[in-house]
Amino acid sequence: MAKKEDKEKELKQDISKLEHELSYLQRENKSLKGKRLDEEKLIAQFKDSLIRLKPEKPYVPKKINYSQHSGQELVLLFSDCQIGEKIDYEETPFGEYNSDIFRKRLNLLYDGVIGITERHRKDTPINKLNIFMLGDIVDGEKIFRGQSARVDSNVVDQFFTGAESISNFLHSLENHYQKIHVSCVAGNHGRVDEKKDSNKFYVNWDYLIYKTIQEKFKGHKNITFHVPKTWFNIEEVSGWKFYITHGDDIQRYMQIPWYGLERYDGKEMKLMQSIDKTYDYLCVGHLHVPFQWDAAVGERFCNGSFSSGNHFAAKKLQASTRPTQLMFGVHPERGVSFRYLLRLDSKKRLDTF
Ligand SMILES: [Mn+2]
Repeated sequence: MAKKEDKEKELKQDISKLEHELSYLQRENKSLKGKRLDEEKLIAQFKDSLIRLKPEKPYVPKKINYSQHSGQELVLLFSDCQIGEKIDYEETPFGEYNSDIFRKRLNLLYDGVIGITERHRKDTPINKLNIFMLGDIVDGEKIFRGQSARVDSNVVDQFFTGAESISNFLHSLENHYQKIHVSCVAGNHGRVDEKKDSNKFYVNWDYLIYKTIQEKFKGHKNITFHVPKTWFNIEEVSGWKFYITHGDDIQRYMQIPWYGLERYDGKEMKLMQSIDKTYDYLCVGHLHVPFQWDAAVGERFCNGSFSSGNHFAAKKLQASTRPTQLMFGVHPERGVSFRYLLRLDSKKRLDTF
């Protein structure tokens, strides 16, 4: 009997346990059902909203009336020719450079400037070319120890080559523009003394070349020059202001100029305010690495160089850049518009021009 009672007790316990489980599962089922209903409700609402949404019409661009395009001025950054610098393939395989290659690259630059001008003239009136000469036209043989072994001609010969070639370059350009304005600042490679800052800033071969070229164009009405004794110039192009300087005073940290340039730009802007001047764009050369860097107002431009494969850059900095110069259009309302990096070598990797 006792066994039967025990069995019944056990069964009752099992039933009670199962009833609890059933109750739990029923509650769980109710809760999940509620959730599912929420999802269904949401999907239904979403579908309803989708039906009510009107399809957006695709953007149709306005018909372009090319005859109403505003005229633009051109700017060519011209710098770091390093005339006379000698770079030999046998000594460094990253480039080749000498006075003859400078002349050839100057012709390539001319072709590039004219080609781009003519292409843009199909829809944009372009009458004025501004050339910002940013220095290091020559490559002085005494500015560094052992520099005389790295040039193919002394600085006096470099001076004559530069004055002659650049004058011819400007003569040819004169035929293509109603007006040319040439604004010039000297670089560090043209200083006459071995030691930096041992003379006045403008006692510099670059300054002499600029003054000589300016003299050659005396009487030419369509070409003007601005060759100050200062290390900077501010020029106005299509109503926008450009601050130009060589760039050797920009500090570099681990060869990176970004922080130095940001600091230079900010401090220079303050300095200009002290003489009631300001600018939108900052243009430098010197670094031999072309770049464009946007800012809250205007941009910062760094020009490339004529020479390439420099021993110092390749050995010490593990760097080599292709020869380039920068050129851009300036729109009266939009500022710098189209921009070109003019390559002065061929597309072939190791062919230099
Ligand atoms: Mn320089």
